Amino acid sequence: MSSIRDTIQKAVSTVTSSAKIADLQSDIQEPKSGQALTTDHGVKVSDTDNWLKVTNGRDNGPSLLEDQIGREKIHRFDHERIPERVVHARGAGAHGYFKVYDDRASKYTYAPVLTDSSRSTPVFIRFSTVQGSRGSADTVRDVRGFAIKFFTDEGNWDLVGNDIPVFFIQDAIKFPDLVHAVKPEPHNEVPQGQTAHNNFWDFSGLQPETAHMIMWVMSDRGVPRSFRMMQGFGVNTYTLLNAQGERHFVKFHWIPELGVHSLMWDEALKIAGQDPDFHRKDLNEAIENGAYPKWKLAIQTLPESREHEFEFDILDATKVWPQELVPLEEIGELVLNRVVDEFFTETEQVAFCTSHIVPGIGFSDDPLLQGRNFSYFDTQISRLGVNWEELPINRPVCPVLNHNRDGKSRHRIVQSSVNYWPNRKDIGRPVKPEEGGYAEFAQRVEGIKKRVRGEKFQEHYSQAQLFYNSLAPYEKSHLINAISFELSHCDDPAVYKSYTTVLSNIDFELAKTIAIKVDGVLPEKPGRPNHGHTSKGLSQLEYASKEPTIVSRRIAILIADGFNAVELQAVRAILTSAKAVCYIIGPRRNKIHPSEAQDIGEGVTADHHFEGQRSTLFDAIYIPSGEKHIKELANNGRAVHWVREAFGHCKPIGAIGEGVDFLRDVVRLPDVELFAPPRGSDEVVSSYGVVTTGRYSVSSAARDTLKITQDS
Ligand code: HDE
Repeated sequence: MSSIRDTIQKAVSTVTSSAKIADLQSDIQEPKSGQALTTDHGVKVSDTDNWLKVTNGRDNGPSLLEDQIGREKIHRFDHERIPERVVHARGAGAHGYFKVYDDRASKYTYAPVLTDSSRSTPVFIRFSTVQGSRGSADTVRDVRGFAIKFFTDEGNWDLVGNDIPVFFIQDAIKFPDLVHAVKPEPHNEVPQGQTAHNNFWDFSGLQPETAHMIMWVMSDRGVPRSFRMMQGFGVNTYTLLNAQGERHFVKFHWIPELGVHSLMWDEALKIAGQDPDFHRKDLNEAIENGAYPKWKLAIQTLPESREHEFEFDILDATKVWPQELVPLEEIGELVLNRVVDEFFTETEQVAFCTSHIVPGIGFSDDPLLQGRNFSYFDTQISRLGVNWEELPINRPVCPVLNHNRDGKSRHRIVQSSVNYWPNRKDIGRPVKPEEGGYAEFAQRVEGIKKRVRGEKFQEHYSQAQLFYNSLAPYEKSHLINAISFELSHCDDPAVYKSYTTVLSNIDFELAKTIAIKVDGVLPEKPGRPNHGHTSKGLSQLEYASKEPTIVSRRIAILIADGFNAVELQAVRAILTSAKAVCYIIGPRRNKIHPSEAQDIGEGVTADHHFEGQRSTLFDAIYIPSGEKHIKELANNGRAVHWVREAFGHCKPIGAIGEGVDFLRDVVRLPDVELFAPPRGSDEVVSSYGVVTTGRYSVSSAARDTLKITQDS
């Protein structure tokens, strides 16, 4: 086998991080100002506003079907829509690259994309929500898709994952049932973008293998602050093949540089109305501002010999591999550095297939993965046509040559008189693994054909307990509120009454609390005792504050006429130099004048007025001093609401001078703990994402206390 690795690794990589962009260039059209309008067949158009008609000089007469220009315009318009994805219809995409740190993964695989640190592999990523249609809101409670296409020298590798490490079901044959139950109900197509309805909870209650994943989706993971602040997971168990011919099982993890952060539910609900494109815009803005989103790739691996060592089946996608049992190894880094030029041709037409793997990477007998390997290719044919892999965004950057031909919308023109193998010209010949051909692992298989699931697949609650037990108190309380919210939206008692029975198999207290909130059946005794164990890496808190940063965070500076301009300039300069993004919010989107004592010209132009943008769209607030400006803020109901709402969402609020008194007044908590930065009044301290300046601000400790107080 070592020759396979040698052949592949010695090959000088022709792929660089920009190779895909270069490949796309030939299809990118850059229209120039003043360039003439043409039909699709290239004829210049002299009038695009008036259909050809018969007129009598004064009035319009009938429109003529012969108007080929009018007809073409309408024909093309009539056929603009393609079927949206049956799930994950709403998404946002970006380009970037992936690099490994060194060859540490060569113990497990000879795939150069995972072992060759001289390579920078181009990637295209698409994040998505699952339930809603293409036009649904970004911040709904849902799983997020995390699908990556690696354009490697050895072909495309698609790692089609989610932001949650487990899945609702174990066997692909249940997928249509799951999706029908999740999606809007068939009789009225309600609800959009959420699982808060009878059918979802009916199915989940009757199909208890969903229990673990339900806990994740109902936790804060279901409402991420940003795509850039989510973990990603391959979810299914794949395999890696090394040069010695040994096979390891593997799970893939993406860990965001910015930490894992979520919205509060109240924020998520409001943003869904205030800015339904919140996540999509956030991704583009960050990349355009140079704050390139980054993730580490970590793997968990198990040699074949350890496959049966655990209480759970390692091929069961409803289970994680606890990190205490199988530690993570970080092997590389993914960076997103380019937004798409055109949404449809890139983000909409990109098409992923779990069956797309490259030499050195393989499948496992995970029954969910095996079904996925069939489904994705199939769905792309119905969505994009059989030649979907020739579309610019999907085509590999390495050479493609095969004997597949024809079909609708074939683009590639092959100059060859043979399209079969074997042929007299030796064209398109299969190559041995030593020459780079995909090597199948010689797996021994024997058994009896049966419609069953493995023995260990029958246990559904132990890891749901592990997850619940590992959450911080306020995470638990968010989860309780989330399940209660969802069950409250179910109006069939058969549904909301019975789900507490499932919950009593996870945690008795949890089941009781929710039963009381939603009028469920109050369990008398635990269905199954909670084992009380916890595990590393399940609470998102563990990822929240590893490397605290305010990079790319949106900070609103609230001002009215009479604000302290010198102070504002200083604070803004410091925040901007720390790469936060500041927005001035005032009573009008126009010039706001500073205090008369300060001669700094005409004042500043607000980016938004208090009505135009709300506190929910920002991560923190800063209020400068200035007597007159504070009076104006205090008299403005919307400005007061801004501050109260941000405080209610536990956001860092910085203030100086009169701003502090205003803050104390509006939050009506005179005993709130205020925090003075240690190093002088002009300094900006950023820690745990808390921005403070000047004399005081609400401390992070106080925030945490408040968070818990509010939740309980
Ligand atoms: Fe998917 N899934 N899925 N899925 N999935 C699709 O493919 C399917 C599953 C995931 O941005 C579809 O192109 C089956 C797990 C993502 O374009 C479809 C099963 C995970 C995306 C499909 C699963 C995913 C999809 C719909 C169970 C996490 C969006 C449109 C056996 C690891 C990709 C499409 C994008 C999309 C089938 C389960 C992630 C129908 C049959 C588990 C991120 O083929």
